[in-house]
Order: sequence, then C-alpha cells, then structure tokens
Amino acid sequence: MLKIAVQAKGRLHDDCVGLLNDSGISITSGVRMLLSHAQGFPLDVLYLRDDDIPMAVAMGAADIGIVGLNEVMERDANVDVAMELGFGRCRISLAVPKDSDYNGLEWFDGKAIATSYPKILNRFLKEHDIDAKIVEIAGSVELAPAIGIADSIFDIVSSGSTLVQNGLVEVEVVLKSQAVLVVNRDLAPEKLEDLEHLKFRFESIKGSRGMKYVLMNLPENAIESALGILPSMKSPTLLPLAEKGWYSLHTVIAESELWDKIEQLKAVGAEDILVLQLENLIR
Ligand code: PRT
Ligand code: ZN
Repeated sequence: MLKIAVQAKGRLHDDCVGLLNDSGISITSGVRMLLSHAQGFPLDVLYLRDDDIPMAVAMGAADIGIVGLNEVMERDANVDVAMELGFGRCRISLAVPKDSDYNGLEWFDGKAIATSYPKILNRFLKEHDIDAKIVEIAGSVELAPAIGIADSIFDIVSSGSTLVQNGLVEVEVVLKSQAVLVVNRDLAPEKLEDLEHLKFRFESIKGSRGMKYVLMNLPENAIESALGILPSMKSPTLLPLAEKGWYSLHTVIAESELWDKIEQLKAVGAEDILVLQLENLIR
C-alpha cells in the first residue's frame, strides 16, 4: 500500500488534509499521531516535520510526500518532484536593511547573510560569483541584521509583512516555491499504478480550484456577444428554455475574472445568473 508523508502540523498541514479530503480520501489527522490509515484510497499517512519529508521519501520510509519545494531543494534529496500542488506558495529571497546602499548583487560581496537555507543560498552565490559569508540560524532570521549578526538575510517571504516590520526590503527572489508531490525513485510497479490514480485525483482538484460554474439565461439575440465574452474552455453549453427565444448557458469561469465577465454578460442581456462552486474538473 502506498504511504504518503505529510506535515504533522504547520502551514502545509491543513491544505494537505484538505487536498486529500477533496480527493475523496479521508484521514484522521491527529497532532500526536505518527501513522494513520486513510479511507477511500489504499493509502497510509505518515505525519512528519516538513524538514524530514524529503529524506523520508528518498530513503523509502514513505513512498511519496507533500512538502515545500524549498525543503526539497535545501535537503538535496534524491526524489522526483511529480507535481506542483498550488498551495503553500512563497519565495526565498535576499533582503537588506531598507536604508542600505544596495546597488545590485555585488553589494553582497564581503557581507554576512543570515539564513536557514544555506545550501540554496550557497548555490546561488556560487552561480553569481558572489563571495559572502553565510550565517546559518534556525529561526527568526529576520532579526539577524537588527541584532548585528548579519548584514542581510535570505529567507522565506510570503506577504512581505515580516520584512516590512523588521525594516528590510526584498532585493532578489532566488526561488519560487509551493507545495509539491515528491516521489521515491524506486517505487514498485503496483505502487506506481496507485500513484497515477492519486495524481489524477489531485490534478482534477487543482484544475477546479479558483474556478466557478456559471449558469445564466440569455435571449437568442445575445448568444453571439455572450460567447465572445466567455473564455474558450471548448464551447459553453447552450440549452433551449421552455420559453421560446431564450437559452440557458452553462460555463466555467476563473474566480479572478468572474465579476468582470458577469458585468459584461449582464450588459449584453444575460439574466438570472447562478454562480456555483466547482468541485472537480476532470479533463
Ligand atoms: O514543524 P515543521 O518543521 O514541520 O514546520 P516549519 O515550522 O519548519 O515550517 P512551516 O510550517 O512554517 O512552513 C512549512 C512550509 O510552508 C515552508 O517550508 C514553505 O514551503 C511554506 N510557506 C509558505 C512558508 C510561508 N509561506 C511563510 N510565510 N513558510 C514560512 N513562512 C514564514 C517565513 O519564514 C517568515 O518568517 O513566514 C514569514 C514570512 O511571511 P510574510 O507573509 O510576513 O512574508
Ligand atoms: Zn520545518
């Protein structure tokens, strides 16, 4: 049976459990639990610290895992990244005190950079021929310049508010990260087959995230303009209504452009617009 490692607690935990649940797989998630058996798919779930997931998968303690790409890159683990999962998005960036005379990457020459990601940073500095000192610290990296243990930092940034609060500015994005599905490189054939089924479920959930199912009534003379407004996920469905000259139009619209499209559709004559949650998009 396939064994998946997920973060026991922390930022990725809820989204991992949510992705599994939405894929029809229910798991008992307990903070103190190490291993549980899932319902709805032949799957065991191993709860670990995110730092340990790449290695656990590389060594076969778990067959697959969900972890931030930043951890995979830092651990240099011998695993395949099978799929991006679309949550846990962040970037790892270089940041400097906001009043510094930053003028480009050469600024870091001879400077000390605090980080919890020394390997990724070291690779980046080598690539760019920058000779800086890496100060490895485990947490609260953003405090390092203020307390005088480094000139700058290399850390995870999401909204950017931690940097602002600490008087720092982001000057270089080194890695864009998100949660990824990692896979052991020597999976047995029957496990590979289960993995394909699991990936298929994950893909369909990913495809439906941020999408809405939209239905509306349209007079016949508005059909052409409405079709011009809608995104082209093949053709929208058009069904005649009982009332002559009217149609029901069904389509899928990305949440980001929903209100813009709806206003345009109303302007060309759409009425009774229904917006529904899209659960799965199986292509
Ligand atoms: O206990 P365990 O070791 O499992 O967890 P952890 O404490 O090491 O990691 P956790 O749960 O904090 O993060 C897990 C993963 O979430 C990370 O490896 C990233 O892939 C991803 N992620 C996404 C983030 C963030 N966003 C994030 N904002 N990880 C950390 N942060 C921190 C960052 O370190 C900084 O202190 O949030 C702060 C910056 O956030 P903003 O929004 O102020 O910019
Ligand atoms: Zn961790």
